[in-house]
Amino acid sequence: MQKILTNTSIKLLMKKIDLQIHLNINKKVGLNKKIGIIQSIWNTDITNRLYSGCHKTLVKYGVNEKNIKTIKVPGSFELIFGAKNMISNNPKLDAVIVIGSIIKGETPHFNFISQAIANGIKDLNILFNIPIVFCVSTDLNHQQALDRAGGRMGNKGTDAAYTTLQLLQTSY
Ligand code: DLZ
Repeated sequence: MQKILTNTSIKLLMKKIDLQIHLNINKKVGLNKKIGIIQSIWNTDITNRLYSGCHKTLVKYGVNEKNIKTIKVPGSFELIFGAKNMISNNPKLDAVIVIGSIIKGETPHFNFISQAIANGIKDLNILFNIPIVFCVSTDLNHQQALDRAGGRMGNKGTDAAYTTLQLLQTSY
């Protein structure tokens, strides 16, 4: 008999898949690793939650709090400048995570800025030899942003930390 997937069962399935990916991370991968985080303070209630999920997960996997360097920038557009300068000025960093929250308004600004930031961070990933992990949530409204920042859809900051740890445990 064909199984009908409800919203709840899809969410549970996604959680299980997430967990399977995360279970492959070595518990000590973060030891002696140096991570930079650039946090945009626009929609700061959201980016604080993303930051908190990210930071907690890095520490859980062995990253020493002293080895997490955080800077704040005014808006998500400045994440590109922040990441570029943090990497240039701190050559010992192993990875950088950029955290921002863009919420759709009445104008096309949302589209321009989201595209520009994604492209800017992509360019930095080509330019530099360490991973720059993209944790910029782009949401249609504040509730949707909350849902993804520690609400019913998980925490994208936590996911960004998992992505970073996975990248760090891989040899290239
Ligand atoms: C101007 C602006 C607007 C309208 N919306 C957001 C947003 O939803 N999220 C965000 O992180 N930043 C926003 N900004 C600010 C821009 O990112 C940037 O700081 C300014 O354009 C100055 O360069």
